[in-house]
Amino acid sequence: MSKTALITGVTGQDGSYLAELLLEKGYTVHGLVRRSSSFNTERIDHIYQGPQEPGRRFVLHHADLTDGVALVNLLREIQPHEVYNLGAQSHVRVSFDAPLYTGDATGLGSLRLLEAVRAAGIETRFYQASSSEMFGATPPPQNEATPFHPRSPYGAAKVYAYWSTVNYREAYGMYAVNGILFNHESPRRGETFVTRKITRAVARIKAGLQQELYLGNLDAVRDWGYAPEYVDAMWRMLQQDEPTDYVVATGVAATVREFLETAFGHAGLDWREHVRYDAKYERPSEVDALIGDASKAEEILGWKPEVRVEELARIMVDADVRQVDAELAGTAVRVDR
Ligand code: NDP
Ligand code: GDR
Repeated sequence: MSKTALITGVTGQDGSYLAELLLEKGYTVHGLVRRSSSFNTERIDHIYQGPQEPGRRFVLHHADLTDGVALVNLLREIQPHEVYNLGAQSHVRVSFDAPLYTGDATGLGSLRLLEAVRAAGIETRFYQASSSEMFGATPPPQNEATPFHPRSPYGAAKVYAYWSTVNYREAYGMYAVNGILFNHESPRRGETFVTRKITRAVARIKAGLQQELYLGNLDAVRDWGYAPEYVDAMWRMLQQDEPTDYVVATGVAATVREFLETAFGHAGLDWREHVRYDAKYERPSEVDALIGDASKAEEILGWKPEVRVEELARIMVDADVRQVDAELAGTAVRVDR
């Protein structure tokens, strides 16, 4: 019998890659989409299947992580074998502007979904999208035993969701795991995260559409990996005999400045001629350095990253150059694949 999965956050970067991966593996995939006044399904339009399509295996439902009753009803209806909770207000800077909403959607939202599994009375495996932001001020390298010290409302909400997931595993024997993923990027990354903001600007500067790029702290150190590889690690976590938590990272560090160097350099540009500082992009409290140690994931899941930060920057610049070229040519297609 083929498996059924529910993905919250299916319209996001990771949700779109995970939906593709599960469909390739023969799953029926249900995605939770929140109501929006404009289209918010751009990343999954290419795999959309209408209600009339025979044998349809990709089904979207309107709901929201802030609506617990809707979550219970959805789980009761779908009876998924696996639940991937990727939905969140995921922007760290924005979480300082909207701390309560972030706590509600990103923190309590996970607890609502866990409790909805219980209330629906179903047996399922649960994946929680935990984050390296939980380590915050604790210096690298970080692994599963590293203490948390979040530095933002987002980080604090993710710590709450992390411990709720552990608690449901311990209290109710649920197969519930945390994937503690370090930053991962792709051509589908949201345009306001720093890597994509940079690669999109590179493409636009190269095409003569803009001259300057305003950024905040260039000294931050991150461990940037490639999103399609990271969703594979999520799936592997739910296929084990025993549920446990895993760090997923490349172990390779780079500063925002180094990412700029590679991305602009790949397009034959000098970032110093274009990048300007704006304090607006600084955070009230910053996470200085995140570098992960993913040896547990390698040992138990057999998971190993292939793409490192420099190749990642090149992949993203090339995709954004194609995207801008298509926009200029008036071709209304996404060219991120
Ligand atoms: P995105 O921001 O690209 O996607 C977030 C998704 O959550 C979108 O589908 C969004 O919907 C949805 N969402 C937001 N609020 C709600 C809500 N109230 N109810 C239901 N859905 C909601 O994030 P990523 O794909 O990059 O990340 C996926 C998950 O992994 C997130 O939980 C993130 O915090 C976490 N994470 C990400 C890392 C990364 O580097 N990318 C690293 C570690 C953890 P809409 O499209 O309508 O906005
Ligand atoms: P992060 O990613 O906060 O690590 O969270 P982001 O790309 O937003 O910032 C990375 C670093 O770059 C610095 N920075 C800027 N950031 C943004 N967004 N815009 C700027 O103009 C800018 N200038 C400098 C930031 O200060 C920061 O140090 C991401 C999200 O995907 C989270 O959901 C996820 O949990 C973590 O990664 C792991």
